[in-house]
Amino acid sequence: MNLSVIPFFHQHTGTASYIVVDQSQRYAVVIDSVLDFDSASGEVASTLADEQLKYLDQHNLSLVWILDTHIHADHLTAASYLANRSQAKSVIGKGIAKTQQRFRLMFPNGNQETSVENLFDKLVAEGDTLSFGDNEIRVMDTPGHTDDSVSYLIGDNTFVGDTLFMPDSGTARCDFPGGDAHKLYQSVQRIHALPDETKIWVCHDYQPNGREVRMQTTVADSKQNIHLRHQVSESAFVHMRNERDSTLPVPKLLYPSLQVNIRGGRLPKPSDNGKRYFAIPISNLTHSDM
Ligand SMILES: N[C@@H](CCC(=O)N[C@@H](CS)C(=O)NCC(=O)O)C(=O)O
Ligand SMILES: [Fe+2]
Repeated sequence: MNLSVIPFFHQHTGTASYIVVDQSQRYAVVIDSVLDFDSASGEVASTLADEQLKYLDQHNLSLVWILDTHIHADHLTAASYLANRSQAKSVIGKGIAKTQQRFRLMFPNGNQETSVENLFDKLVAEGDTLSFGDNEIRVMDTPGHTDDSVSYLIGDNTFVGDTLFMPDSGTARCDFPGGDAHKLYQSVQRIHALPDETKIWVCHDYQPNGREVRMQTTVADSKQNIHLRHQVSESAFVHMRNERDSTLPVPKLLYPSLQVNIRGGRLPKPSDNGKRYFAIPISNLTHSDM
């Protein structure tokens, strides 16, 4: 039996999420899970996560790890939701401590738990391995899009988060706090140093020019990425990336995503009236008596 990768796509946020099944076909991991959130109604739903739980159940798979490649700024992770419905442990890069510190300052503190040790089961860094049935997951630090970005290597598959998109889609923005286009360039070089046939699974596809959804490429094809081909130099890449970032709008779900994701997928604790709220920091306030 072979290791298998089952891709899922969350159309609303263009997010790719994966179930990976080990060679014995008994154990599984979920990578970059998603909870639905409708900002107009405040409704949270677990459609995609439930689809994944159903898949695991139907195939008699034990979920071992719930992996996130980074603190997502555009969708809510279902890590906590999945952990509460399985024996699996949540995993994220060690850089989360720094990333969380940066983002946490944007929000009212309240009675929220913020210790990363209590919010995630395992923090990983370059060279760490996680065992998973007959397979092993190897961690590569790939910062740039965020400080805490990691890639997970399983067999000849690498799950790169937002370090790379499909070759016709470019690379991720580096303008979030802790983002760094120089680091992103270096991380891409390290991924491109893997064997050419290594499969790359991305975390987003924005379907340029309305093409069908694509989630998987290879190291060989990724070298032709529109942001990286013609052996672009680091300084030319950084210039292009920063120019482009200055034109990008704030992700629609930025504030709800950060508040949930820096706490491992937990919703904000209920307020005095028993309801839960997301906070949106107000910026550009020029009149104190508005
Ligand atoms: N329009 C999307 C944009 C989300 C976004 O900014 N995605 C990040 C990754 S978390 C990115 O790198 N986007 C690159 C781009 O839009 O070119 C939204 O509002 O959710
Ligand atoms: Fe991202």
